[in-house]
Amino acid sequence: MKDRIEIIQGDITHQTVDAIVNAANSALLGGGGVDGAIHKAAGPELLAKCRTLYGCETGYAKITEGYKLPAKYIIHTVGPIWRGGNQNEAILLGNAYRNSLQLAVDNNIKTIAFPSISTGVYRYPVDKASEVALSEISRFLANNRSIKKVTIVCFDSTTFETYNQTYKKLF
Ligand code: AR6
Repeated sequence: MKDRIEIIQGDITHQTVDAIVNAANSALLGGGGVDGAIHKAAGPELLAKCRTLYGCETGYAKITEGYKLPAKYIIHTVGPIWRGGNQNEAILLGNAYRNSLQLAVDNNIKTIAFPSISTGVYRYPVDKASEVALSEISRFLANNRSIKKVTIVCFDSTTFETYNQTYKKLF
């Protein structure tokens, strides 16, 4: 399944995939970071739709159309805020990846791009987050053939290098 995981450096709003994942907050009403970039690129119809969703709990996911994005869908998930590592952060981050992938399967999505959830504003250390992300994604893919490609889109070079190192370590 590791051959169905790709790590790239870039801007997730430019990805031509069936769905991109948004690292949102529980209000689902936009914010900074990748959330702000996705809302800006998708256009105001996205916020109008998000207002009808009534938020999302940490570790869960909800889906909308992609509006002006090249991606057909946006899966909005909420990662945990890093609070030192003893507040269930790894479980909650794993849930965010797994529930996003399950929602993708439920919507017949074959190609999906993730940002590095929780490692920006939410301050989850990238080395630890990349282990959770890659192990959760590979476990899911091992049990599910319908998803053809998972792309992890790293915005900066440090994040990109860290995900690549973790990939080599795990697989
Ligand atoms: N494409 C890919 N990755 C990006 C992009 C982009 N266009 N822009 C930023 N990143 P963050 P979080 C990277 O803070 O930590 C928001 O305000 C960024 O460099 O976006 O889960 C929400 O509304 C980092 O590596 O998400 C929430 O309140 C990664 O995406 C809160 O931030 C995640 O950083 C969520 O915090």
